[in-house]
Amino acid sequence: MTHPIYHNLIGGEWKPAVSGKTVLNLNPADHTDVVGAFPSSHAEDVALAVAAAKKAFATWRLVPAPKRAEILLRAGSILVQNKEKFARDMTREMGKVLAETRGDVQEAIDEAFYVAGEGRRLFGQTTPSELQNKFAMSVRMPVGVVGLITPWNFPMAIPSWKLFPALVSGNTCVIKPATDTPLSTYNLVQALVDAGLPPGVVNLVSGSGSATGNALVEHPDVRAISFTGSSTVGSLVGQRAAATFKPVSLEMGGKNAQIVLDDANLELALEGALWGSFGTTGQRCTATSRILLQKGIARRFTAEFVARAKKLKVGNGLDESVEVGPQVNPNQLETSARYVEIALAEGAELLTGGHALTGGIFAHGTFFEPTVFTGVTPAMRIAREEVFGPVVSLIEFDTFEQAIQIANSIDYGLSTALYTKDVNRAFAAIRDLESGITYINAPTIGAEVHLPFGGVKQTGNGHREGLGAIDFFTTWKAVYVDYSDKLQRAQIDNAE
Ligand code: UN1
Repeated sequence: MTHPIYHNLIGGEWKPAVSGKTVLNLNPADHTDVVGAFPSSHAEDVALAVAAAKKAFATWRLVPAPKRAEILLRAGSILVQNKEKFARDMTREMGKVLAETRGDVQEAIDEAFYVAGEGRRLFGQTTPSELQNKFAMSVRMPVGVVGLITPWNFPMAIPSWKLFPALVSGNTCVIKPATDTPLSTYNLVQALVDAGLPPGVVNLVSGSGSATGNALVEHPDVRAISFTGSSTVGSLVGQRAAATFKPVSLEMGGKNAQIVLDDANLELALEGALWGSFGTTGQRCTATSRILLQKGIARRFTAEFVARAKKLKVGNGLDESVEVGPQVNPNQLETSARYVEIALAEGAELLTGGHALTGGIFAHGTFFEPTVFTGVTPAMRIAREEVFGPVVSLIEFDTFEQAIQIANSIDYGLSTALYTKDVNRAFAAIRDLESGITYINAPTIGAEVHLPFGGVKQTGNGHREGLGAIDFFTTWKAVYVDYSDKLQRAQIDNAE
């Protein structure tokens, strides 16, 4: 069987890994379908990419930001023209259904147009000086060469969240896409190249986290790292980066709760829970993995939710009638199966699902049944640990205050949702839920690019993507211009 062979992009040239080694990118719905061979890169490839980025930085930083932004606008238009093709490529390599991969490409388009506007808005401040005839201001400066490490679940959107703000701010980039989904990042980077991005400004190096990712994090010429992935890996990235004092933006796990109060629009809450739990096969960091049900509606909700989960059509995401695609790889499938065992051993009650799907149309893929547990208590591991699969836990509660307490009783804090018609409780929840994102009467998934995206506790280390990304990819310079024509000593000459 023949399949395309992809290369790294280094200094404007597509090159194989120095070692010549490659890894195959397989379709998770059908492992006999090889999407392509991608470089298996190591430290020597990263070194070449960083050197190219460093060289390009000397000129890219001097390109006026509105001009840098024009390249993003053109790249956005190229994504618009190729949306369907890129969505199909993404479903083939990642598995999620076409409606969702179209959404993923759309998110990159939104990001391109949003961030392009920032090219004319990289605001600093002016402020009075304490001395006469002295002008004071702050300006944003690019950081330099930045390393971007991206996950497989949003293989075009998340790279765009990092690349576009980094570029408009004047940085040059080395990006390492997830091993499972490099093609979508290739498509994104190719769009930037076709839009006129100068050589070396973005360099793409494929490979594993341990070989390629670590080399990027450790390289002394990389000035900042932006990482999205698991909290376990994020912690290691943060520790490694500390050795060379790199700022690190970490965007990590979630255990997101949807709370349904007795007064909620139950139909709306059901639709939201189904989409939040099983959209993207549960493989979003914002996925709903706990549904907190007030006692008055718990029975009705549970019966209806399980009936709907059972009806979801699982299969190849390229089939437009399929609602839930495969898990991305055998490891993820294994994690879902393992958590089913853990939940059962803890005494949770399995209402539907719980198994990998095998045979027939599932024979060559990594499919897992939509799975629902009830009788889950907040202390159980299934209620606290991220599964990143189509596995959701139902937890019952009596009072609103209890719901908030349960929702907050975990180590993560990315997204929360509350379904209620009570405006007072809605605002109390907005204040009290410990998460970076809170939805009222909408599911835990569905963030838009121009709001801050990120979480608290073990979900993140304080940075935000979307609104806030420019803060990470720029560094402040304070500027003082003295036009008095004499030495004026701050804190001394005006100290009367
Ligand atoms: C993720 O959950 O990994 O908010 C990213 C959302 C998407 C992005 C999710 N716009 O659901």
